[in-house]
Amino acid sequence: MPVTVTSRIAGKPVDQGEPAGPDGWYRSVDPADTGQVVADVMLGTADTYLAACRAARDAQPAWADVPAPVRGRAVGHIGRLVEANAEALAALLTREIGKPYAEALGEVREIVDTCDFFLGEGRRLYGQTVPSEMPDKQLFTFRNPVGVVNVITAGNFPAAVPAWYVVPALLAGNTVVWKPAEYAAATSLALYELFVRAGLPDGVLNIVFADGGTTFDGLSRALDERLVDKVGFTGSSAVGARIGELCGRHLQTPCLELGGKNPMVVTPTADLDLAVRGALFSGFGTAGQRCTSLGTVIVHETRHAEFLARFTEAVAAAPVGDPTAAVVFGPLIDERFARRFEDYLGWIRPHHTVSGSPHTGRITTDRPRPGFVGDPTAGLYYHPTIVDGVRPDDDLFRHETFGPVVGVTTYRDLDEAIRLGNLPGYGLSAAIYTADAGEAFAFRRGIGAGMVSVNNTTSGAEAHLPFGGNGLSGNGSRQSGIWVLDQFTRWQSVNWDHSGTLQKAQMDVADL
Ligand code: UN1
Repeated sequence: MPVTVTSRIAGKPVDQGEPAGPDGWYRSVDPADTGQVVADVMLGTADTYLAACRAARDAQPAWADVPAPVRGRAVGHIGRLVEANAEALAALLTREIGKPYAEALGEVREIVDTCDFFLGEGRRLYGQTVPSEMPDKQLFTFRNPVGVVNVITAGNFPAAVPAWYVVPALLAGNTVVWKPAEYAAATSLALYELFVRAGLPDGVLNIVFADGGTTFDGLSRALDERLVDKVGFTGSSAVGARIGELCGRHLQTPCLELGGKNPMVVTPTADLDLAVRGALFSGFGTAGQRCTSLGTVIVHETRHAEFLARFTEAVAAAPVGDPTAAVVFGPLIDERFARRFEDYLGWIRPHHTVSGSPHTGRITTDRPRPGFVGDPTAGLYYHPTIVDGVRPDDDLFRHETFGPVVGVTTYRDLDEAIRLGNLPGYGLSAAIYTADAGEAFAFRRGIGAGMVSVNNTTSGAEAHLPFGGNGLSGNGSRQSGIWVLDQFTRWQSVNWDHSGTLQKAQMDVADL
């Protein structure tokens, strides 16, 4: 039975009497069987967006007055509710975006981890005491909430990634307007309801479903009216750049978590078994639809043939299909992703050697919509594809594909590997497989990625380490752990003079 999904403002559903815009409805379908409707989503207008921002603005002062440890307790409560409903939420997530159930459960677990972390942070929202250069003067710092936070998230991590923003934003005393991806609408609304059931006052968390154009319009007007103080966005680099421009006009710095073309370097001393397993998981897990998914394997020329043979074998043996079963990956998220990915497959060139399953050794340019299970035209399934021989000027080398394709190229010395890894201009996640500690550290220093793995995969970051990228992957903002609090609070410094005289900084005390 499809559910009907509508926006929620100040705790109330936005009903159909509201203006719903020209493209009033979006149909979220099961990508494993596109004939199955998961949700009918009523899309809001820019006015809906604005109304949500106003509700958040109105609710913010009272929420900021709630003592931080009490806000922490609310966050802890959210974690317990999500944990108690983990299976149901994961099953819905699997049905709506085709993420294999085990991964979906892991994603829900990540919300619980985030809540566990920030529960304690409510008692640790520390400021500092700072020594003054003058007598009888005290200096302090306080963290203040920024105010109203707009969270705009993608559909590949429709539960964990929104929680990375919403949980610390709420903990820090902000109120939130969340605009999830419409193709993950049912999952997003289910998560929203768990958040609210934990006892958040009306208006503290609002959810708006809207298409991209409406979101820009709504956000732009909300910024004009000073109803938004911080934007957190996870999605493509192109959209991130537009959001950055919009926020920049209002002198705001958004928190941007964008794409990646994440390299994995396989060195002469690499454990190849481990490297192959790592490449399989990060290249094809989630059908390659993580911002941290592996883009290109950069393998030392002496190990290239062996690596490629083993990688191809592992990929051919990997179970792909029905996401409710134990598979490495299922369908792509949504029609839009599938169409785009098909376009990107057009980047395969005659100088490439294609392998994987099941079209080893040939380039299929006229492929039909390939299905692995059921009716091939019904599910958004794609073959895992390895493209050997990618070159620095290939599109496939330079651009994110957000699908199950991994490039392979070779290098001669570490400097070249680092140069190749940095070349696409992204800087999210990078991995090196090596038994040489010096080499691992040299890689860490040279690679421009915000996150580096040694003998582990590019994807699968833990919930309490700083997460984020540089270059095309973001503007240097970091999420997760205590570091994200710098996104959702502003430092206020206080000086308190109890000397009874006018003491002036930078001037000799004797001048007074
Ligand atoms: C994303 O793809 O947007 O590190 C986030 C990882 C996950 C998060 C990915 N924990 O792959």
